[in-house]
Amino acid sequence: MIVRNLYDDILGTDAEVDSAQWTSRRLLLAKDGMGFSLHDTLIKAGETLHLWYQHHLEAVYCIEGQGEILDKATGIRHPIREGTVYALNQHDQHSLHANQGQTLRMVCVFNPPVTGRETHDASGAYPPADLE
Ligand code: 9YT
Repeated sequence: MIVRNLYDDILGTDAEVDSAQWTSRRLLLAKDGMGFSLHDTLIKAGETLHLWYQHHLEAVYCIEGQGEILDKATGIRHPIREGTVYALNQHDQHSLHANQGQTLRMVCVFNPPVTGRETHDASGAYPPADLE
């Protein structure tokens, strides 16, 4: 069994990955052998991320804040607030926006699991897990 606490075991360690637009607190990683990774991620207020996880599936559950996701294939914008989940089951090209003054707190699951300190490439992807 694995038992961890965000505040005791993740913050300030290698499992906390900060970028200009988001901070990803990686609770479970590939090395934990679960077949997925689990992140508690903050999207900084006012930021818009252009993402396209070509090598991963991702589900994202909002637990705080307000924003919007744009499905680039359809042009449809979906509001995001506490209780909203989206699943990128088709490697969907999308943008994620945190409204002004609203930090989005998102619980993210990646399959295959993120291995460590991945950040996005120019296309908005993380590299395939086997290249890490
Ligand atoms: C929701 C999302 O994809 N945010 C970007 C960061 C990423 N989810 C991560 O590594 O936690």
